[in-house]
Amino acid sequence: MQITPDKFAQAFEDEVMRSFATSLRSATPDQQFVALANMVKRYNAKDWAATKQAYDQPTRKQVYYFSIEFLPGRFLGDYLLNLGLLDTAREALTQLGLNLEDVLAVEVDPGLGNGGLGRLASAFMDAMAAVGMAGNGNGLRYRYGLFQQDFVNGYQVELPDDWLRNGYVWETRKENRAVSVKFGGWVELQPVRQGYLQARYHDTEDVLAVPYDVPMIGYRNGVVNTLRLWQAEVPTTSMMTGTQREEITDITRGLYPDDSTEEGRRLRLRQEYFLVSAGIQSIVRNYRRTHVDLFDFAKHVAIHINDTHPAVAVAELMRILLDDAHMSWQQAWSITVQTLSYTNHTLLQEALEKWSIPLFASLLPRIYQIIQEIDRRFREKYVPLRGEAFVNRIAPLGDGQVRMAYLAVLGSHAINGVAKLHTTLLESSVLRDWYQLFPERFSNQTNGITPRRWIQTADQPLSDLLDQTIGDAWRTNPLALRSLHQYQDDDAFLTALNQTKHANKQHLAAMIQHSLGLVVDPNAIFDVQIKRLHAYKRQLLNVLGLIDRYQRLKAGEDLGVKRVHIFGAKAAPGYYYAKEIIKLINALADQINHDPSINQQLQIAFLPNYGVSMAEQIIPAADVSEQISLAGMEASGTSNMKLMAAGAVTLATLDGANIEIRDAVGPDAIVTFGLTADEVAAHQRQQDYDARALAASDPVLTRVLSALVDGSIPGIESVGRDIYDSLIRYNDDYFVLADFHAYQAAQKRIDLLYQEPLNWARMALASIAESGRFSADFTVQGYGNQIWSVAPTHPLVKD
Ligand code: 26Q
Repeated sequence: MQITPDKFAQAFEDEVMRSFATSLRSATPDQQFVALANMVKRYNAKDWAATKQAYDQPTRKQVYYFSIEFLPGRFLGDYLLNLGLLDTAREALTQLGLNLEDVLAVEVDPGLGNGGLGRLASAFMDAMAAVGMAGNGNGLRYRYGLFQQDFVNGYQVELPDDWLRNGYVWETRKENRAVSVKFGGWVELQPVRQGYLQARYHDTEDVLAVPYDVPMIGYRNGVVNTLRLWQAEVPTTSMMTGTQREEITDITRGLYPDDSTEEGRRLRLRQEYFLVSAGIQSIVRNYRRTHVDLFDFAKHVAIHINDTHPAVAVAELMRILLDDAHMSWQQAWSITVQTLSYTNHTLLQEALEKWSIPLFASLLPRIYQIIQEIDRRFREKYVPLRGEAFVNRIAPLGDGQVRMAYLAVLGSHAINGVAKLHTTLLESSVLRDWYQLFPERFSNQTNGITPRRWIQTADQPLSDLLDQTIGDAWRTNPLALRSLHQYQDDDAFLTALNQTKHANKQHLAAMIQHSLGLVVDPNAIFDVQIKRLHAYKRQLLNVLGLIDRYQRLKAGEDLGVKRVHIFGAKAAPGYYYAKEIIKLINALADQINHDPSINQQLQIAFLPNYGVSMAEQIIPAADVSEQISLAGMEASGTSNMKLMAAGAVTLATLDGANIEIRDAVGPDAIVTFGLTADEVAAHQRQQDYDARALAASDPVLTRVLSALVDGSIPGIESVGRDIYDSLIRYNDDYFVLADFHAYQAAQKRIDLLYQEPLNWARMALASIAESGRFSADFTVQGYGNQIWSVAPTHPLVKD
């Protein structure tokens, strides 16, 4: 878009008048936001229409990314950036006496996901538009997103996320594209000709699926893809009464938090099938507009399953090919496998989705029949080759359950993990049998992030410094950040880099003061751990380190540096232990922050309601990135990549993508510590870890752990006891005590390194310079190459 700031300012004033019949001077911030959004929509409309038209070309292969979660963050800033209007808009608003950042902050942040998996789905949407892939998102339009978090007396409380309260400016309801999704009832198989049965469905409950489309604007390339979110509604012709109507609208009422126990799971399965059936029906309907039959479907359509949540796609596509398109089983199966692909995001055997057969069969009778037939044919083929025991272990049906991960693997031509270590462990543990069977289907696609949001939009000071130093090529190809290496001994640059970090820290300090009433010193180390609260992510290791540090400071030790430890984390509402950790962090924060003998050297800021928008404020201000999960537990992690790109020094265990970050920056620009995944596995195998003995023989650990139970931290009576017990009585499942000294030694190294500002800046430089390889643009190109067989129209070249 070419438009001068003057013209933009004029157009903005006009738009406010047209939309709200008010002058800019008397418009509310909300109205200012909507007016800007309307301008963006107008500027974008032609490109969106043209992209859709281009995708109607019958040979243009489409990718459909199915995900039960999307976490897009606010759009306006990134849309402006991608249209090439961000600087223009900023200047125009300044001319008008307004601050663009204030207007951007008005936008709601849709919390349609829990964490990494949902954010990854949105990063991929952004990246597919950037590289020019026909990438279409399919998700759910939850009426309520992930709960809003508040702290009351240090405990997490959850408030409903009524994100649609004021309407959502970016969506377009497409009622004419609605489809009908059928649940329940019973199936009649009618013989229509020799050896062929036609399925007829009776007494089904029909749900109307209405799509809402949101544009995904490519980075300065004219491409506009679509994120389609489905809403469940009562069919207009229905005579249903109150509770029946509610059962339907409940399907898209709310997002499931990630630990949900058995209760309420039936609704979860309804959500999963609703997403899949609506999405695939709509794909097929659209396909038929430009193709006479479905025989070449897999050549022109790739459907991706983001974790097992949409895995029922295997049976749904079969259902449509068999029952609607009347294909033979072999034809239908071959097309299904060629079309589908599946990403696994977890190594926890117990986290793989399974459904009880009675529940599944009553809710989805036809789908269950098809899975039975998939299972039968699988057994028929592989029992003779591999034996009964092997096949029983991995068949889609077993132990009275439908095993979604195994169904996904069997029904996909490609299966991938999300970091090198994760993929290796998948192949050798959770999916070992499948890897034996289909080694050629497996690949690694290391996760990525979008540097546009995390650097260009969120980190203005760094972006400006990069432009001045190496030019702006990095904005399109982040591998160009590598040219920063030539400044590693340039004291002027290193000093400037430290200054940008300092400016960002001042900004965050203001936010912390506003949110918590806590005054923090931007000269302190800002140590950041931001991610969902989970035992395996080991926020507790950070906390035990803080208790030790506090006790040393109290004893008069000089630790040489000031530190502020910043936390952001939501715990799933039913995850009791995680909520206890939250209380512990808040209680410790209370004590330390109010201790005048200490709080000049150590402070804790636990910011409530962490999410994408808050991450945009925290990440640019981070000095240290805490990536301290137990090795072998974190599939990849992605906040590690964002913090690296912002020049934070990574403090890490050798887990997930941390290993690839170390390989990228080199061992001198990262601080690693702790047990390796192999060592952890060996302890688990040999059952030789004794946390109680370890603690008893160690005076430091003994002192630190006593603080949990001796009343020295006020307000944690039962919480402190429970956490103590988890470590000592229940033998510390996540090896927190085993890694404690290594962690503290690593933090000590950081203290020393930070006291050499130019050396520190050199590590930050290495992080930024090597962060380009973790751009999601490369990740989706990897999927395009190795999984989807789609080429980008605006490819990004590696070297
Ligand atoms: C399951 C059953 C019932 C209800 C909810 C769920 C559920 C919901 C969300 C299970 C898992 C999730 C989310 C998982 C997730 O975010 N995994 C993360 O994915 C990232 C992207 O690949 C990785 O970087 C992280 O390592 C991984 O933890």
